[in-house]
Amino acid sequence: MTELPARTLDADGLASDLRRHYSHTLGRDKYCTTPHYAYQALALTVRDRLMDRWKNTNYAYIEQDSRRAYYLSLEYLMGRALGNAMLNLGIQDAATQALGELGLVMEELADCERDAGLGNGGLGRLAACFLDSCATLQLPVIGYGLRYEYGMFRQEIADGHQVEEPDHWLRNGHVWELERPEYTQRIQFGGHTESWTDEFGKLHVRWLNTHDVLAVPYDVPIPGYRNGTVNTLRLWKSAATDEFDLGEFNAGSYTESVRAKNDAEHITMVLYPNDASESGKELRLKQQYFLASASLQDVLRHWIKFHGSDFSQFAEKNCFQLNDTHPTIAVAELMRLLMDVNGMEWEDAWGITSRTMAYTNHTLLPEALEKWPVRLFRRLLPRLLDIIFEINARFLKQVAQRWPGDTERLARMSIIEENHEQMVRMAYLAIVGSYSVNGVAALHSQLLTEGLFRDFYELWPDKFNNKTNGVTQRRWLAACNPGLSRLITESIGGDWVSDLAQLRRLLPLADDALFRERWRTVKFDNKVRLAALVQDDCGVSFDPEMMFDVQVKRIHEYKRQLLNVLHVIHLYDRIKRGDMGDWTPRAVLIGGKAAPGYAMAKRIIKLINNVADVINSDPDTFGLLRLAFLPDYRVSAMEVICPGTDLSEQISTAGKEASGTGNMKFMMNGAITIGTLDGANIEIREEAGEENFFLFGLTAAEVEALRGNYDPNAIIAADADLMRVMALIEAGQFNQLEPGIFDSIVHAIRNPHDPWLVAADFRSYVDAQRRAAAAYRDQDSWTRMSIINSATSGKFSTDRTISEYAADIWKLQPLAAYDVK
Ligand code: 26W
Repeated sequence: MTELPARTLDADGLASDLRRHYSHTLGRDKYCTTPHYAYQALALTVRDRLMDRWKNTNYAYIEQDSRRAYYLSLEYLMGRALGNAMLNLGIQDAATQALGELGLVMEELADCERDAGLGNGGLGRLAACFLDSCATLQLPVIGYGLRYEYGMFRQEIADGHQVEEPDHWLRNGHVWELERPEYTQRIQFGGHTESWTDEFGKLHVRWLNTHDVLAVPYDVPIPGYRNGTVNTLRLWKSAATDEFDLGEFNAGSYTESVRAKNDAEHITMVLYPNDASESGKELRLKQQYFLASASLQDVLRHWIKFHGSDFSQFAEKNCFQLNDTHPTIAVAELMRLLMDVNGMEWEDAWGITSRTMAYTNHTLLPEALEKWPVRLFRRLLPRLLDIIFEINARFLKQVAQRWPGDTERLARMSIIEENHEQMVRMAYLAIVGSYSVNGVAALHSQLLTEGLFRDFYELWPDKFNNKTNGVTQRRWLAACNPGLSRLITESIGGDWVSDLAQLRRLLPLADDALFRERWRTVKFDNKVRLAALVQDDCGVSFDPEMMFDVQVKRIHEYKRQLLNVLHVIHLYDRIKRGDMGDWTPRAVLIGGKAAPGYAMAKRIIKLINNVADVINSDPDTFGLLRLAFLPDYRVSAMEVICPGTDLSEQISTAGKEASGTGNMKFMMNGAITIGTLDGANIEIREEAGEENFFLFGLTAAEVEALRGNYDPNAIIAADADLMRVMALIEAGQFNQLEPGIFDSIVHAIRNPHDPWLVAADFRSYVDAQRRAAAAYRDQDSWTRMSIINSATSGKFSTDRTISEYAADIWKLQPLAAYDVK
């Protein structure tokens, strides 16, 4: 079929396409009043412009036969696509003008789009930022993931408690995806294996009597920044096979056959809402294998189409980045596909596998390290288990050669853990099968080699490396903070949008009083916008003159929202005692979701809400202190939150937060961090300068040293402020009608085995908060700090991160597509 000319990018062309989509594609008329269809028409209009570039990008990759990388991830927290697509195409102004001519308002339409919330937190959002940077750097990278019917649950707050509501985000259609049934793959589960020898004496393995499920791909376009490139995110949806039904039907059990169909379709039904603690559920393992197998088969299908059955160049042309251990079964699956389906010998298959897989670790928490029962593996994926045992046997031989007689080390390093129940250690499988293992911030990578993966580091020091995380400044500054964007571009030009290091050129302007004034005005307007969100969603009024003190992220004990609340209670206590000398009015915002099964995290949410109720309804606090819990924290909420924040709370127990990425979004938007020496905070402080960062707390080494001789009760007894804070909670000040509900929290803080050392860091946290409050009172100097933070955030662009992945791990060259204009 011959190709159409590309759609134009001007306002007239946009307006006429928008009308055509509205009336012809969607069939709406002048009596239709919901803005939803106008949004859809606009989205389709923008999508048309992506289509031309999408095709050209694919043509360029195919014609150059370029090396490619595949990002394998169970999570992508994409958020909304419309604003990002318009920014990257450079058509925001033209589109706004076109809407104006049609009597429509951009913000109203943009708000109709549901967030694509196919992830939990940092790891999923990182994957989304990575895709944006890969497209902007014109790297041939394809994202592979799952098309969950239900994404991250919607959080409602009822009587202070978290209530989870299903997120049926596809309900009103998803215009950004393109179903590709022609690339459907077949995935096997269950059954058993059989080996047989062919006429040449070669051993073959067959995986038989399996229950098969289809994987249908849906492609989502990933536009680069004004460069003609549109990359692909391919999401798999599970579907039942036809013959499955038929077989059961003929056997006379119609209802059984429908159940089987149901089971198949369940695989991609829902995202597991656990962040940092594994679920151990059978369906989760099915999801992991489903993603790995579908994606690898897709890559091999493409390879064979253009190279036939010659795999000699496969490792030179392909690599797979494993986003944490979640897709790690890919190591065994690639072996299976190369041997059982493509007839390769073990050594050749292993040569390819171990030269194409690379693994990123995102957490040091032991409870987040995935282990699967061997029993479950045998039932669900018998052929894969065989392969894992063989990988392990060969690996342990290597270990035994390197450290003869060291049986303890063998047991420590074995991919199979031999306790009461045998378990597959997925992280070890990932390390053994990969040529690169990286952490996500300098401290985190260092702790990996010294602790969790020490034995492996001794064996293969060259595999280990660091890739400090980043965020994309396209979404997290250019799109979400138009006021600051405009000011920055007026001052230093617009190159920072694709070269964030340029922001350093703002540094001299920190000394310019007029510039500071304009910077402050922009921040104030953003605070007005954030205050409106808080008013709408929490019913709490934030005065934009107050210091906006914000902590938004998943609720987890190691992130220490509890420490934040203790500080707020301490401020309240000061007000009640009349200790208001040198007071800085402060509005504290906390938001985040708790895993539905994580009782302590949910109780912390309840505490925040109860404390907020007491404080906000006490007239003594008026104009001095506000506390609000923001329900349903998500990507699109953060786009309003980070531009309006003054103080960014990054207060995890040192050594526990692998990197953090919210910290970077706040910094970019001119917030100042109060934080521990943890994750990327360390590098943020290095870049901003220690005088532009409020540091507190124990170091990772001190945290380790405290284990075993920590006495929180002595610390509480010796600190009058903390004592009073605990007394308020213990006296039931925040739960007068709900006796006992915060006992578990009190016990956690007073427990000598509290891993998060809340009491230990209280004093130093309160002191740092006092320094921050004092600094805020000098608005001129605060604004200087704010400008310097933004100006020195260049390192934290995913453009930098992805350049490092491309150079050190992927060995990828940029490849320009033919740009249509
Ligand atoms: C198996 C259950 C499960 C699910 C998710 C275990 C672990 C996870 C992730 C590791 C959680 C996560 O999002 N980790 C975060 O990754 C970010 C991106 O690298 C880092 O910035 C955060 O510090 C880290 O907590």
